[in-house]
Amino acid sequence: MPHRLLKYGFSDHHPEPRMFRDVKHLKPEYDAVIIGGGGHGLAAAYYLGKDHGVSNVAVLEQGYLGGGGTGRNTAIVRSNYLTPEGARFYQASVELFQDLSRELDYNLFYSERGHFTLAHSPASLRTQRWRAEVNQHLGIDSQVVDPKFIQSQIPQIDLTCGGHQPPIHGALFHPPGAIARHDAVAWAYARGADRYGAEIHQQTAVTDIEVRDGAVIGVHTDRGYIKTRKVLSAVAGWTTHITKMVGLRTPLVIYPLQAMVTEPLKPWLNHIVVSASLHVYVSQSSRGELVAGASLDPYELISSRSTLDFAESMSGHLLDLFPCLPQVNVLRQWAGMCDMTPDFSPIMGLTPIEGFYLDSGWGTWGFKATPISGKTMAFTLANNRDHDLIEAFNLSRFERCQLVGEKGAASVGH
Ligand code: PYC
Repeated sequence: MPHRLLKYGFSDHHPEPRMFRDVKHLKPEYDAVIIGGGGHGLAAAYYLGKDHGVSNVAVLEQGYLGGGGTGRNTAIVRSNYLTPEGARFYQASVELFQDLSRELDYNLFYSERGHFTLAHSPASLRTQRWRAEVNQHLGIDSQVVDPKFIQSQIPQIDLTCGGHQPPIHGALFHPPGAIARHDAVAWAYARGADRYGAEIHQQTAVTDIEVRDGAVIGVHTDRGYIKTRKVLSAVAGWTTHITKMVGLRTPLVIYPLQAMVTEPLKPWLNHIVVSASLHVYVSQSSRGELVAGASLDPYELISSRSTLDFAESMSGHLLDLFPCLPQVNVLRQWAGMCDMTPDFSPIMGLTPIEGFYLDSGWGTWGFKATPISGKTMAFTLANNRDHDLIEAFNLSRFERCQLVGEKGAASVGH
């Protein structure tokens, strides 16, 4: 074990500055409590301080920072969505991501790769054309390309899929599509939030939320009671657990989404390649590992366990696209829990309970929304009014029957 780790691992006296203060005690009262120390919750704490001067904020995390959805995704960033509401929202996120390493003064390994969504049928190609139209209308760089172009950019791809699957007819190509280092996003927002005064409390579970006369008045935790008038739930995968505490009904259901990485390889795959028909998406990380995932598990479950089923079907489909990979070893697998909504758009903003705000329903695309969800939720808490970019995602849309159908933009088969 390295000497410095032994010497300083268990000590409060560390020679390097810590990423954020180790605050020992909860205060009796905060202006806002954020449940969930993932990217979204930490980003909201950061923008509350930076944009709105709200610094008396506690972020409560039941485990460790970024240990939920933030650390369990495939770190893809893109804005080539199908609905104008979704495309606008994710485009704002991409724009924040593009400057985020500089803004947070931390290397997020943000790497623009270009994103291909492969179409294996005329119907799928039609959806990609539709997406390209919406994207171009909103100034998002996205176009439909033919198989020759795909082959020229990704020489290793087998356009015939070995004859095991329908061949590739074309793709939606989105040059700004990128990957980033997900842990670093959580850490950098944590450090930024801390610098604006927010307290970060790990190993602190919320056990109940106190509501009186329809308004939040406090939060019970396993470390004591806190008074507060504003609570933001940013706990992908655990949202239904929290909403039960305030008696709020939502249409959320929880499904696991699995992914895996291979051993590191020399760089050969520049792009992000997605095939929703084959249930596979893959990119190569800056460490050389292939990071790949597939569709949601086919049943509701609150668990982050991995399965052999997934590894087998995922590897089979990866080999259909890239027959050059049969000798490559899988290093590890994991799963994240996804809050799924009926229309595949998030549930964000004010709720019928005064002072209780939701940042949820991220389905399979929460990571890429991290900066913009933080920014818009901070606005919403500070002003007690939904930010324009998230108005369409309010929970009330299900009562109003104004769904924002985003399923066609999923990288992930469902
Ligand atoms: O939305 O790009 C995406 C994505 C890839 C894997 C899961 N979600």
